[in-house]
Parts: sequence; C-alpha cells; structure tokens
Amino acid sequence: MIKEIDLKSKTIDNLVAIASQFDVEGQIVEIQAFGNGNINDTFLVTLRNSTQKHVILQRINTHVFHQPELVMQNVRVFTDHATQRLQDWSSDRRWEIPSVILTQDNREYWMNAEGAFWRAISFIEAAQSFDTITDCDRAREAGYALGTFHNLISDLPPEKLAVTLEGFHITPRYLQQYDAALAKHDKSKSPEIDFCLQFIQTRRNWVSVLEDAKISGELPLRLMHGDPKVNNVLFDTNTGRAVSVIDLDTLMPGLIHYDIGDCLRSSCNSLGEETQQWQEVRFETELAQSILQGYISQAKNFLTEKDYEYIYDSIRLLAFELGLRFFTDYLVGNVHFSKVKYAEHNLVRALVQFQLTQSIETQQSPICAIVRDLKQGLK
Ligand code: ADP
Ligand code: GN1
Ligand code: MG
Repeated sequence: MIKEIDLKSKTIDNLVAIASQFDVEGQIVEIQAFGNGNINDTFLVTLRNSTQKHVILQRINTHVFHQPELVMQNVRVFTDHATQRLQDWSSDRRWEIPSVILTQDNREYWMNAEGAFWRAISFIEAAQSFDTITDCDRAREAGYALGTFHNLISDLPPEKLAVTLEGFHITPRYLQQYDAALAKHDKSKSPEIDFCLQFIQTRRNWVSVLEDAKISGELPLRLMHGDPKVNNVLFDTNTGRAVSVIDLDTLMPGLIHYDIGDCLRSSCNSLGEETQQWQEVRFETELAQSILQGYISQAKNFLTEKDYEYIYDSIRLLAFELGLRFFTDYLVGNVHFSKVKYAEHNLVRALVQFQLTQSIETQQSPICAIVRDLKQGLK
C-alpha cells in the first residue's frame, strides 16, 4: 500500500489546494479517499454552497498510463460524442455520462512540480457501485449498462481515439511478459505457484483466440471500454437500475469481446476478485444469463453472427488473462497492480481468476446454450 500510505500522510490542506485548482463552485468541506479502484487514487470532494454537492478528484497512475494527457483527450472525445447521442436517445431511463471538470485556467488536468497528474470529474449523485453481484436483477442491469455503453460508441470511428495502454488485452503479449518474468523469477516454490505454472502451461496454445479472430477479420476492431468490471458500473440508489459506466481511462480501439468477457468474469463471481477463499470461487451461469440478456437487449443491432460465436471464448479468456496478469505481477514484485495489502496478494488474486477460468471451462456447454438461446430468441 505504499502509494496509499504516501497519500494519506499528505495533509488535507494539500488535497484542498489540489482540488482548488479545478473549477469547482462553493467551499470544500471534506475530502476523503473513495472507491476500491486498483490503479488510480480517487477522492470524494464534498462541497457547500454549490450546485454540485460532490466532485471526484483523481490522481492518475502515471506508472501505468505513460501519456495521461492522451487518456484525457480520449475521455473528452467520448463524453462529447455520447452526450450528443444521448440527446436523441428514445429511452426515458436515467443515464449519466461523467464529465471532465476543467482547471481554473481551462485545462483538462493539473500537474504538480513532481509530475503528479490530477483531474476532476463530475460525481454521479444518488448512485453506487458494488464489488460483487449476487442477484439476477442487478446482473441484468450490469449487462444493460455495458450494452448501452457500446451502443453509445457504436457510431464513433475507432481511429478517433488513441491507444493509451499499448498491448492492453492482447493476451499473447501478456504471455510474453510472463515468460520474461519467469526467466528471472526467484520466488521459492509452493503448491500455489506450481498450480499457476501448470495452469498457464496447459493453455498456452489457446491464448491468441481473440487476436486470431481480429487478424482474420472475424471480429472487427471497434471501440471498447477496456475495464467494465462490476465496480465500474453505477446503479441508482433508489431504483437499483444501472445509470452509468465510469472509469474511462482504457476507452480505446479494441474488441468489444474484451469488454463482454471482462464484464462476465467480474460479475459472475459472487465471492469477488478479492476473496482469499479462492478454492470456493465459481462462475455463476444464472448471473451470466441475466447479464447477457441485459447486454443483448441493447447490443442486438450491432452484434454479428461471429460476435455471438466468440462470447464463450471471451469469458474464458478474460478470466485467464487477468489471472496471468496478476501472476506475472506477483513474479515481478507488484509493479502494475501495486496496491497490495500483503506479500502474496497478487498471487491469491491470480488463483481466484484461474479457479474462475476452470469453472467457466467446466460449464462450456451451458454457457454456449445460453448464448444460443438468447440469440434464437431474437428471431
Ligand atoms: P480506478 O481506475 O482506480 O478503478 P475509478 O475511476 O474506477 O478508479 O474510481 C474508483 C471508484 O470511485 C469507482 O469504483 C466508483 O465507486 C467511484 N467513482 C469514480 N468516479 C465516479 C463518479 N464520476 N461518480 C461516482 N462515483 C465515482
Ligand atoms: C484494474 O482500475 P480498476 O481497478 O478499475 C485494471 C483492469 C483489471 C482490474 C481488475 C488499467 O481496473 O484491467 O481488470 O484492475 N486496470 C488497468 O480488478 O490495468
Ligand atoms: Mg475502476
């Protein structure tokens, strides 16, 4: 938790000074650490005498995002486009798009002398995120949220957005990084490490499944969110309905299958990514059915036959890929996922994802049947 400790030791005055760089109305009454994101440092700023009750203040992790100004550029292109699209939206449902709050001198971010990169984002009021999902209604809403998000960007050409994280979700690249890490690793052997090594070894030849489909043209390059895990979806606190997809840092050209897989791998694991009971982790197909129902209700107009064919692979691959990323990061000493609470944290996170992958594999038939039935139901 090096970064968090370092931030907590900053005086609140420092954070107030940073928040004051942005064009926020009224007086700042409180600033507190907020949310459970793995990458950025997020704060909730509470205001008085202001039309905005709160704003989100974030320090972008520049060890992960080397060109954070490009991230902000992408966010602006998206928010401008989606806000425009929303004006012609026929649905009367609540849907919110977070907006960038500019600095006092009209910039999208503020940097201090040491290069810390800060931004402010409008806070979506009367909404909350969850780290896990346990019921089908919420699962359907999570799927609806991703479908709505994809729908909003379905007419925005991919080349309008920059690649802000080279190799993100290119699973064969993660395998190369893993091989390089393994060549250097000096961790003592343990049954858990052996399990991970073996698990990766037996799936090596399959990791390019989505990249191959991209290269062959079976799956087109589109825009993706990149990180639609469950706690990046906000739900209305009164109605429980999904109202926004946040965390737009990895919005860039890619495959929508990375998003579909990531949404399902994260939402259908009711023990959550952070459980230490990794042997108990299961992929819950009932939740998957509801998510896909919600998703397809919004995405059916742009999904192709091939898109449906790769849904099962995308779920299996994204769980495996995240396990591989966590395990590699454990081997190299917690570089990307640096917010660790204990030495083996990234190892345990990897075990959770590998256990989830195994559970997905053993349920291939029912998962494929769900996809087939939902697709047939559209006819
Ligand atoms: P990270 O990249 O570290 O995951 P996020 O952008 O996802 O950071 O923010 C972390 C958490 O803060 C989210 O899971 C959510 O709970 C909360 N959050 C972030 N932005 C907003 C927003 N605009 N409105 C409401 N809550 C937000
Ligand atoms: C990170 O920032 P956060 O917590 O929403 C990560 C995702 C992982 C996720 C796993 C930029 O997302 O790729 O799937 O953790 N984001 C980045 O919890 O690496
Ligand atoms: Mg997040």
